[in-house]
Amino acid sequence: MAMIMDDIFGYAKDIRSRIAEEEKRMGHFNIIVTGKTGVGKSTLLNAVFREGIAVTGIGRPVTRRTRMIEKQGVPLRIFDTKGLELGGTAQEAVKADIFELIDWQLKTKDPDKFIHAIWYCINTTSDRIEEEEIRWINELATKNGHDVPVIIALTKTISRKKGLALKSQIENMNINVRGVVPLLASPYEVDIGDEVKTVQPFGLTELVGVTLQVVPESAANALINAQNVDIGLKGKRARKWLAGFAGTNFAAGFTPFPIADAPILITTEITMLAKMTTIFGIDMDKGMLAAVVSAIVGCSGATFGGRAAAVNLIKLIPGAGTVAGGLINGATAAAFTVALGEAYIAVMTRIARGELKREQMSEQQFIGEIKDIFMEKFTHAKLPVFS
Ligand SMILES: Nc1nc2c(ncn2[C@@H]2O[C@H](COP(=O)(O)OP(=O)(O)O)[C@@H](O)[C@H]2O)c(=O)[nH]1
Ligand SMILES: [Mg+2]
Repeated sequence: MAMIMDDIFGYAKDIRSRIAEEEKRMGHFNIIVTGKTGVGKSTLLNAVFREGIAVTGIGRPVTRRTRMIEKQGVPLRIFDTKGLELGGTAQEAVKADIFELIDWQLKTKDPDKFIHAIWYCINTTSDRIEEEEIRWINELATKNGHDVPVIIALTKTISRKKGLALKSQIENMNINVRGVVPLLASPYEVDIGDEVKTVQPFGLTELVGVTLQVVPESAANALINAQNVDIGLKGKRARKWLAGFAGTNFAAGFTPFPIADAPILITTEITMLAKMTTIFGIDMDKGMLAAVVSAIVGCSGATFGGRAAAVNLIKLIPGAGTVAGGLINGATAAAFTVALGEAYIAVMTRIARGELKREQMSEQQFIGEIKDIFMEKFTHAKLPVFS
């Protein structure tokens, strides 16, 4: 047992460095957010991205009229333009700044620094959309010359009917934008007679979805991590990886040296958890690291104990005893990986949704959550049939 505990801490260190590695590999999502002052840019950014980025992030000027906001641990760079007023020198200056910024980032030749999208915000409650503004958006979308996709966010949409009307009005203008999304970023209170009614936020998931469709694959993971409105996207991405990892383990079971598989399996599992942690954007340093690794060990005779324990675990799976040795190992590894991955995704999802408060749970409770789901999935795992 003491030896196993030593291993836990050894592997915990390994996980931490792997997370750092995975974070580096994930890169950044870089977005320009523009529109007239007061349209709700900051409110939108805080609603879409994790950790109240526009309030708590660190902003620094990059050009005269744009500043870059970023925050440690969030793979996101927001370029927020200031003081866009239409029909004057300020408008020209902002335009020049945006083009300069796009060029500047391209000159680095580092795709991780390129601008991936532009959100242009228009306030739905304002009376009508001005010609001037449409011309400006069109210029932004066509003259940037580098195919940076522009998406229009119709902010402060209190009346959905009005939002949809404005959306189709803009779409009929045939301007070169990749999407028009009516939304309300934070709850809006309206007085109706003596009653106060609250209009609930909406449209944020759509905005993220439309954006995800137009950004390069290299920025997609960072966007999925940084956004906090569609937790399902994180689970979906993690599940896609899980399929790959389970495949790796499965193949490992077919090597001529089944007993030597254990270290490969452990490495695979650690890498998988590290990768999943990065897509959820949950900070693993805050006491959670040891808990997760303990959970793996606690449930994982198969990987830590090598083949003998794997055979014991197989007894949990009905009918598995009839399969030949090497095959059993591979199939078990795959089933184990799937169960662990699914359990981890389920718990990460609940944490990301705020349903589980990690800080308020004991380590044991936390382990229990993962272990319960793991055992449930593992004992019901269907093994592939060999003939
Ligand atoms: N209730 C509500 N208020 C909003 C929303 N978006 C913006 N606002 C308000 O509009 C004002 C300007 O918003 P802000 O985000 O600072 O605009 P910015 O200048 O474009 O960054 C603030 O008082 C916000 O609280 C929204 O979705 N709901
Ligand atoms: Mg602002």
